Amino acid sequence: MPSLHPKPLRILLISPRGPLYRHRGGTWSKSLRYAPLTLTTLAALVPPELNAEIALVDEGIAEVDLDADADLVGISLITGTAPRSYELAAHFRARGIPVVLGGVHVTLLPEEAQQHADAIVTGYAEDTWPELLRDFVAGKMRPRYDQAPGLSLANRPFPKRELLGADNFVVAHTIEATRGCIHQCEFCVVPSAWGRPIQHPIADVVADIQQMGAKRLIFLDLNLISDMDYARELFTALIPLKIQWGGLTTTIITMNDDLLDLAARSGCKGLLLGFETLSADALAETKKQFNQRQDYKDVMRRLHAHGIGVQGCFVFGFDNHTTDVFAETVDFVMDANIDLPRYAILTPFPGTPLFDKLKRADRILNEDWTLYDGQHVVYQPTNLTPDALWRGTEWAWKKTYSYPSIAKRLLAARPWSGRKMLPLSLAGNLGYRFYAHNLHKYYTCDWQIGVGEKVVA
Ligand code: B12
Ligand code: SF4
Repeated sequence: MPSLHPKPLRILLISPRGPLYRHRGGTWSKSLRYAPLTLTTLAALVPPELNAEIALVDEGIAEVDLDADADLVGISLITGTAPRSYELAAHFRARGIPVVLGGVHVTLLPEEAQQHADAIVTGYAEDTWPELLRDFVAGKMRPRYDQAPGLSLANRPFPKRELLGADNFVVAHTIEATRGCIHQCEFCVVPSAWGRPIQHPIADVVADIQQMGAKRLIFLDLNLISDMDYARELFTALIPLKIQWGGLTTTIITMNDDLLDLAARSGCKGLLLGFETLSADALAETKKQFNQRQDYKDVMRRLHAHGIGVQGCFVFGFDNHTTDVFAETVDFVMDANIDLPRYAILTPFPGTPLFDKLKRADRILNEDWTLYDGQHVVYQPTNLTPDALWRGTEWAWKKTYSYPSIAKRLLAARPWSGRKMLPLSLAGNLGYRFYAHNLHKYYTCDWQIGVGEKVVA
């Protein structure tokens, strides 16, 4: 087909860094990261007839060339990177280069994003990004493109993973089968931004794995078992591929023996689970009732019995949490043999019911989105001071990743126990230990990252 655009259209796609990555160094820059699919997916969606030259910059691993020659810049925003994204947008727009903004933060706060862009894209961009690009070359780009209802993920091109460079990521083979989630947890952006789940046809997922030649991979899906029938079919289709995989599900997987069995037989070696809190009241408060029905120690036993390791996530700062919550949670985590525990501070991301509730109660302390990264206190807790909340969280990280605690976990996950997934390795534990011991830097640094400023190790 002849090119519609005689000179190559130069598109620069950027995923800006959050402040955490300002302090990268040692194991932090690489060992804990898996390859995101945002930019590689957008690159694949560029219509071939535009004859485009596409450059991708993930600012967590590389610097943005501020003098880059481009006809159009696209920037992907999550909340924590929104201020940095707006700085970069202002820079390129000042150079006369039109800027398009998209991603979860734009979907949640389109009016804010619109002020910083020539065009915004809300929701998933499978149909709108190609439409925008065709409009751009025809000189009629609109200021806003919204995802239409009924989007299908069938027959989409595979992400152009080769454009990001496999060497930069500890797990380069990432994939998604589904998007969205059926649950309505109050703090979560997923129901507000994306709503009900949609899925890639299973044949497309299998074909993508085969063309990658992947033997170990991570599913980036927010909840792989949202639709259990789909999950059963997917796991069944993975069995002949003889791969090892990790992904995110809810604790509900352990309530369904057949599903758990299929997951294990299909090569599942690690799952990330949101336990969130040990408190039934707090689970009710945050509308995560399905976790209330679970005995977390039993969840761990069942997963370990199937050779599946667990990254278990806990959140501090629910209304009934007091200063006791930190030690209680750390004791539990060690007792239950959670393989890689993670802690976050409750974060009311804008656009969520939690944000609206706290805003109405005048409990939002700070609307600098840079601090909305799961590690800062941006609201007034009920039974804790903000200071006690972040100090307690830092204490929990350090205690959990002390050398004796790491040794206990690694012994429990020794290879002959059948659990051999990547994150259970010494490197994973040491990476989180590094993180735990550097958290204080993120709390005390000057948060504003100037355009052009270098990342310091
Ligand atoms: C990979 C990943 C990361 C990577 C890279 C983050 C990044 N900047 O992209 C790392 C590991 C660094 C990371 C860190 C964090 N992450 Co993260 N991460 C993901 C994850 C699992 C996958 C992203 C992905 O590849 N998706 C697949 C692609 C295809 O979908 P997509 O990104 O949504 O893109 C589509 C559309 O949104 C749109 N689009 C997106 N950008 C753009 C840009 C343009 C120009 C256009 C046109 C369209 C467009 O088009 C795409 C195709 O439809 C998502 C969950 C998910 N499954 O999406 C969470 C997610 C993005 N992360 C999230 C969070 C909370 C975090 C952390 C705060 C967690 C923590 N406590 O450490 C930190 C933030 C650190 C910081 N401030 O920098 C939240 C974001 C919430 C929010 N409002 O900000 C998500 C949605 C998970 C969740 N459960 O809520 N994360
Ligand atoms: S189960 Fe997970 S992805 Fe689904 S709404 Fe709750 S927190 Fe969000």
